[in-house]
This record gives sequence, C-alpha cells and structure tokens, in this order.
Amino acid sequence: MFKDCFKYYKSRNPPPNLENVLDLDNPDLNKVIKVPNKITELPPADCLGLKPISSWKVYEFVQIPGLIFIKNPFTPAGQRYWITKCLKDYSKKPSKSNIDAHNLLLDNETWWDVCTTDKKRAINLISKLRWATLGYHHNWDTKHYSEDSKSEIPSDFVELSRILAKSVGFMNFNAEAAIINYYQMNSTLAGHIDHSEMNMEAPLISISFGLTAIFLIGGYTIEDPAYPIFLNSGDVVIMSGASRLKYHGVPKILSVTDPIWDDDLEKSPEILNNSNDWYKARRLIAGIRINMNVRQVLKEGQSCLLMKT
Ligand SMILES: O=C(O)CCC(=O)C(=O)O
Repeated sequence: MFKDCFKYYKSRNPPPNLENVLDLDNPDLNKVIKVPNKITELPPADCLGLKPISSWKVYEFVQIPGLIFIKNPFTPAGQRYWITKCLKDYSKKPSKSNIDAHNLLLDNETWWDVCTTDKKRAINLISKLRWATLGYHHNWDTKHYSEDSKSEIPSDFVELSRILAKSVGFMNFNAEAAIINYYQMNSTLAGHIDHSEMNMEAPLISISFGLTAIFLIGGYTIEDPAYPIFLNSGDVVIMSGASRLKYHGVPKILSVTDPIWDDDLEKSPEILNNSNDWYKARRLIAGIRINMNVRQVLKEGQSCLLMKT
C-alpha cells in the first residue's frame, strides 16, 4: 500500500533497504519497456542544454501505463544552466514562493543574493525555500488556478517542456503552470494527486536536478500498491494517460557522491553558463534537490480559464 511503502522508505532508523527501488541507470527490463523516440529532430542543444534526441533512453513503466521516464537527457552544462536558473531566477519575483510569507527578506533582497553573499543569514535562509510557482500560480489552499494570479514562464522553459513532451508523442504541450520544488536532505513530499488542471489529457512533466530522490507512485487511492524509483539529477518523469491521476510522492532524499553536474566544466559552452553564478549555485546544489514540475492547465483551443470549450 502507498502509505505503508511511504513510511518504509521515509524511515531513518532503521534505514530502508533500497534493492527494490527501480534504477533507471540499469533498469530491470521486467519493470520497464523501452519506448522509441517519437521525434528525431535535434533540439537546439546549445540553448536548452539537451543531448541529441537520438541518444535519449526512454522507458515506460510496465505496472503503470503512461508513466514514462527519460533518463537524464541533459548535458552536464545543461544541468548547470537549469540548476542555476532554478536557484537564482525562478526563486524570485515574478515567481511566487513560500519565502514571500516568511518576512525573511527585505523588499530589495532575493533569496539567491542573500544566500550567496551573506554567510550568516544563509545558514538559516537556504533551507527555508521550499517552493516557487511560475505561470498560473498553484494555490495551495483552494487548489484552483486563477487568471488574477499568474506570471510569465520564460520562453526557454516553455521550449524545454515542449521538446520533452514532443519526444514522447505529445505534440501540442504548452507549459502554463510550474512548481519548482526545493528539497533538503530531510524533506519529504506527501502522497498526492495533481488534479487542479482543466486539461487532464496533457501530461505532467517532472524534471529533477541535484540530490537523488526516491519517488513513489501508486494507484488511484492511497490503499493501492506503490512502486519506488530513484530519480537522479537530470531525470525526467512524464505522467501521462492513466498515470496522470495516480498517487505519488517523495519519501526520501539521498546524497550524491559523484555529481554529474560537475562533469565537463572546461567544455561548458559560454551561452549556457555564467561561471561566477555556477560557482555559487554549485555550493547550494550540493545540499538541495530541485524538481521542476510542469503542467498544461488549459484545454486545447482555450485561451483563458473562464473560456468554455
Ligand atoms: O519532486 C517530485 O519528484 C514530485 C513533485 C510533485 O509531485 C509535485 O510537485 O506535485
């Protein structure tokens, strides 16, 4: 059952046995099937930080049809680019974040600026950032989106989501809402179903960076069996079709010993990285997991929430 499985993997004492956790680096081919790419065109890799599409490894989970994994399609420079964006840019206005309500920052300060320049305040502030929202801002209380609460999603973020969706056959995906989740070593995300979006045919795209997570996904209720999967830096999960409304959560964060985001530093294309920012982001990401959770809110042909289709 999801709830027992969550408790098992969350436990610190005794720590869980990880041998049944699906490892996409070396997947058990009884649990996943390989999915052919739906497109062959190369993305503009230099701008989006993606490896050539022909090299991507894409799997579908046998037990949960529609649950698709793309094993880290990012170059190391691409990882550095998106990690820096999430920490420096998406954590500040016009995004909304949980920090807004804490009164920990002065009006002219950002989480990134304080965490990367003021050692004393950083100790307390780093772990305070839990989420930021872009596009239609997720309302944690009502779970309803509103036309009165939205910001722009940067065009490269929209384009990245479009290419990831297209690669698995969703040709018209439009990123309209995103939650950036920031996890510390001791963070968890309780089991839930994402049902705020009007469009349930469009997939939910989830991109992970930084520390490793155990991701747990089950059935339509908390009583159904659940399956644990390692999500490493760069891994993409696409919840589509029957998997779109399944219970999922994150019971555990694990440390990383040999971070992939440190690879090929000398080859990093100029356009992707400001090395000074990366130097600061690198220190932060050593203790953080980031998840970019992207949704299409509107149905095809709809241009705003109030418009009927
Ligand atoms: O962090 C993750 O991998 C999952 C995040 C998630 O489920 C959500 O934001 O709804």
